[in-house]
This record gives sequence, structure tokens and C-alpha cells, in this order.
Amino acid sequence: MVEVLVAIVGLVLIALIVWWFFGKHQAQAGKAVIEGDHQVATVVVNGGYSPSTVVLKKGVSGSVKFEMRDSTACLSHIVFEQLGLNKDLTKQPTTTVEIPTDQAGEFNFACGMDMFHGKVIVK
Ligand SMILES: [Cu+2]
Repeated sequence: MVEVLVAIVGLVLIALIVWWFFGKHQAQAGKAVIEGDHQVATVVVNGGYSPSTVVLKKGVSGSVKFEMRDSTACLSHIVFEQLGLNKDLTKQPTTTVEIPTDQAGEFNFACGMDMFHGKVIVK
């Protein structure tokens, strides 16, 4: 009887872990809003990046808008290493970063200290 209970508890725990990872993964990707011939995805910067992954459509001119709501030095800069970009987010409420969408790919971004990470997926 005890063994059955232990097995059930174990199964419930495994189910919770799977659900947690799967649920979190689904909630992460943000979609871009298409305005005319341009698409914009918004990332809120507040104790991290929300969402931390945004998806842009390939072939449509696109940008990511960073909405600054954080006052810590940690997140004050946004760095796109592959694009050679390092922008100060504290000068204005929102900062727009143009993303090349001519081919599918991923662009990683991080805070100035490389502690918080996110990415833009072009597909
Ligand atoms: Cu940082």
C-alpha cells in the first residue's frame, strides 16, 4: 500500500515538473503586431525581459520595442551582440531596435552585464 502511494506521489511530481516546463515555454514567446508593412514586437523590461522570446515574420521589415520600467543599473543597457548594438534604455521610455528579417534566424540579446537574456526569432 505504501509503495503504491509513493508511486502515485512520484507520478504527480513528474507531471507537475513537465507541466511547469511546458507551460513556461508556451508563455514565453511574444508575437509581433503587424502595422502596415512593418511589424513590431514589444518587450517589457522590468526585473527581466517579458516576454524573453519574441517571434518576427521573415521578409517583413521588423523591429523590437523595449519598454523600460526598470530602474536598476543591471538592465539599463540592451546588447545585441550579433548586430553590434549596445543601447541605453534609460534615456527614453521606449527604445526601438531594428531587426534584419531578410532571412530566418535568431538574434540573442542581453543586459549590459550579460545576466539577463532573451532572443528574437525570425521565421
Ligand atoms: Cu545585468
